[in-house]
Amino acid sequence: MPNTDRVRNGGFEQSTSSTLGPFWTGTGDNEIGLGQQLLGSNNGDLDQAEFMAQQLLPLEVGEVYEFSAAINFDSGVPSTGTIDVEITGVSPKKFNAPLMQTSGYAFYSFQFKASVANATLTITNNSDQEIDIDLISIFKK
Ligand SMILES: [Ca+2]
Ligand SMILES: [Ca+2]
Repeated sequence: MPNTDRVRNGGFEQSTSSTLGPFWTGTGDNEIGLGQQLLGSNNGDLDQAEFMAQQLLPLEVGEVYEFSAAINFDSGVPSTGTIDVEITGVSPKKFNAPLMQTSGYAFYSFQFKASVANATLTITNNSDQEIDIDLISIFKK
């Protein structure tokens, strides 16, 4: 059985306007052709306190998965706060923004064991600077 990405439109290339969809909802934006993407033409953008979320393709309970995303601070260097990743049934993961790379994109990842089949992924920018985000994926390990 192929190891399919449980995140859909994780690189935002299916998004055709400034809204995040398809698949994504939330208060963030899709950016097209601004030169802020890591791959393709588009990237997501989360200002302070904004979020994006989507229902994941079904997970297999008990299996280990890896979340990965590329993040770029596009407008300034963060001095406080976190980038939060929440997956239903998993304790929230909070990346410490002042210690994240601030000169271009870097990849951030963690592994988790699925405890529910139908999970929602939510990414929230609780840092004090804006971020670009691209290439969000969740693959089974
Ligand atoms: Ca992209
Ligand atoms: Ca941006």
